[in-house]
Parts: sequence; structure tokens; C-alpha cells
Amino acid sequence: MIEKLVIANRGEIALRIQRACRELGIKTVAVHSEADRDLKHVRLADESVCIGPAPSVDSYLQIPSIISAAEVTDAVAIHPGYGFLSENADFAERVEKSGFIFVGPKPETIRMMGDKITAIEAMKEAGVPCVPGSDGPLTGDKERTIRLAREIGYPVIIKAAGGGGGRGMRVVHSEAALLNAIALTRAEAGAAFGNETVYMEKFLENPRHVEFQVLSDSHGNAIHLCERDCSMQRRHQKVVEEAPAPGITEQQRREIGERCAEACRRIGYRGAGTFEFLYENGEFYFIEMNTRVQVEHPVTEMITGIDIVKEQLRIADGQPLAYTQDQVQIRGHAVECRINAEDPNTFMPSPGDITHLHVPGGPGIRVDTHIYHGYRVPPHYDSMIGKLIAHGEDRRSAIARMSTALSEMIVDGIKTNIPLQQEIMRDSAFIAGGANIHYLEKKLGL
Ligand code: MV4
Repeated sequence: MIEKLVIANRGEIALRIQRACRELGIKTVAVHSEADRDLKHVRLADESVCIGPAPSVDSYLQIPSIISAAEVTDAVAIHPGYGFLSENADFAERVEKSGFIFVGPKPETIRMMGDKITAIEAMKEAGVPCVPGSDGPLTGDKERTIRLAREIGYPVIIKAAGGGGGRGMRVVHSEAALLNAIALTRAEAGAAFGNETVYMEKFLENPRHVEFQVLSDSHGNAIHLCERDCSMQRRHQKVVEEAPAPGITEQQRREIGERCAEACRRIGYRGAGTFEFLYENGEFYFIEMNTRVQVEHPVTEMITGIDIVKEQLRIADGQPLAYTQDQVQIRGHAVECRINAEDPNTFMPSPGDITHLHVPGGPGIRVDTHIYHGYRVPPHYDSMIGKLIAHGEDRRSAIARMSTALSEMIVDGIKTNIPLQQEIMRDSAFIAGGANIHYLEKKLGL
């Protein structure tokens, strides 16, 4: 097994990775910014290295500093977590060229998925259902583009090949607005991603966001771990996630899940990954693939009993998958509430000292957080300070457990979105299940 690993991240995911390492007997090196000396995982790490000042660009995004930290500590592997450098193909490449194991897919796979057009092309070829669209970049041929949009049917959406996660896209409702919208999206994409390539898709008006978790090893084995519903979101930030997705039939799960696993085998995918779909009128449409561990991975762990981070580490070590598809059994239902240090009404970040903390517990409750009594939430990073995960025999019981857990949780000294999460757990459309991606924003009056 990998002897020592650098955790190239912070917060709850750094602690989550450290826990998996402990179980596997891997020593950990925490790399942290000047503002993060007091992080729980830094204190618990076998070794720690300060890699720069508070701003992420000067620390968690500094590729040479992270690789140097691995060199000076004699680490053999680097886990990027989520965000920061996790989907940076150049980082993965420099990690490997420096002789370290990158816990994630090959650099060329990350690059392929980073370009949404090549990602869709690969998935379509592997039999994964995609959104009707341009099947490649839009050309300068105006007549051809106008014809294409007519064939697809309005509304259409123009997306940047270098975008994703809600950046670089524009909806077009009529032919009169088409060419101008393409020009604008191109210009923005050029400025934001250094790539003016854009493509067109049919715009789905009221879809749900349903994503499949996969694991794929370096021996040609790939499995799916069921799907998650992440439709409860605000401004492309997920708020509540759950698994399995309400209303998906066992047959459809098998069908789409197996297409995703087969796509992994075909492209030689390595590690954990997520296939993002839009789900509308009973149909799945692939939009993007994420090549990292995701924030919401615990809901999948709760219903499958599989430790996704440990599997990432085993795969990175070159071991075959510990599970076959038949051994993946779904039990019950899990819900996750993201806990953010923010004003529940204005959504403004609320960093500061945690003067009092009480964490919930009881059957089926899991708390993934790095915060502790007396911890100061720094203002420099994402406002998510933890996740509450509730598992139950069915969806109703998972929601009931989550409601109780939220009512037990006390975080004093800073504002949190716990009141908003309590309101969502009481919301009739959430309780019914299957609300679409616009539901929360409409409820909040956005
Ligand atoms: C779409 C779409 C409707 N139709 N594509 C936004 C994030 C990025 N991952 C893709 N996104 C969307 N692509 C087509 N063809 C609507 C969205 C979208 C969305 C998707 C998932 C979760 C939240 C969203 C919020 C707004 C728009």
C-alpha cells in the first residue's frame, strides 16, 4: 500500500481523506495555508507543511509548493480532494512527471472531461444518452447554425466547451437572438477559459439533476454505485443531496448505471467519477463528467456501505476493485444537508469564532465536519463548514432523522444555514420528492 500521502486540500474533505488513510495504514502529510494552521486534520497529520499565505492562489493552487511538500516529506502520493486542483489536468500531469501517484484519473482523461465537447463525444460513442445537440463545436457557418437550431427546436442553450458547473452558458429562445447569443458566449468563453469553442444543445426547461457514481480500476473493472439527486440547489451551489434519486426504477438504474460503467471501461477510466445527467420526463441526458470525489459522496456511502475514498486510494495503489456489481446492494435512503457559515436570509458568508458547538448523533446520523469548539472559520475559503448526513430504511425516515439532527445541532458565534435546511426538510415539495433544479430558487424568491 501507499506509505505516505499528501492531502492537497483543506476543511472537511481533508479530514475525510485523512480518516480513510488511517484505516489503510497510510501516513498523512497536511499541506496548509498560513490561515489554516489550526485545521483539525493539520493537527492530526503525521506531518504538516505550510505552503503559503491565506489566499488559495498563493497556497492551495500553487502546484510547485505542493509537489515540493511531497518531495521534502518523502510522500509517494497526492490526493487532491474536490475543488482547488482536483480537476486540473496540468497538476495531475506534473504530479506524475515528478514521480508521485495522483489519486484520480490519468491526466489525459481529466483533460478529455474538462473539454465538454470531447466528454460528450466519448460518452455518446459508449452508448450513454446525451442531450440532442450540435454533436461538436459550432462552426462559423451561419446558415448551418440557424438550420441546426431549427432542427433541435427552440429553446436551445449555447455552452462553452471549456465551461461546466454553470459557467459559460446562454439560453436562446428565438432565431432572432441566436447569432448574437453565440457571439456573446464565445467572447465570454474566450475571456474566462481562453477557449472560444462553443456547442449547442436542446434547452431542457424543468429537469432534475441526477448523477451516477462510478468506480473504475486500472485492470478494466468498472461498477456504478447508484445515483444521487442533487436538484435542490441555488446559483449552482447544491444545498441538499440524496440517494437514491426518488422515482428512478430499478431497471433504469441498471440500464444507465451499466452504460456509465461501460463508458469507464472503454476510456480506461481510473478512480472515482460522477456522470452528471439532466432527468426530464423519465429520460436521462448526460451533460458532464466530474473526475473527482464529490462533496455529496457520503449519501452513496450510506446506502451502499462502500467507502468511496478508501476505494480511490486502493485503485491509486493499483489494486483491483474490492466489489463486483452484484455485490453492490442498495439499502434504504440517505439525505445530506450542507452546513454553510452564511446568513440564512442573505446568503452572505459569516466567518468567525465558533464559541459553542454541539453536534447531533443517534441512529443513522453521520457528521462530516472539521469544525470544533473554539475553531475560527477563516474568511478566505468556501463557506461550507460541514455536512449532516442521515440514513434511514426509507426516504421518510431519513428525512425525519435529518430534521431531528438539525434541531439538535448548535453552532454559536457565526450564522449558519441550519434554519434554511430545517425549512427545506418541512417543505411539502421536498417531502414529496422529485422537485426540479429551479424549485429552491423559486421558493426563495430568486
Ligand atoms: C443544461 C440545462 C438545461 N438544458 N443543459 C448548469 C450547470 C451545468 N452543469 C449544466 N447546467 C445546465 N445545463 C441543457 N441542455 C440546465 C442547466 C442548469 C442546471 C443544471 C444542473 C443543476 C442546476 C442547474 C441550474 C441551472 C441550469
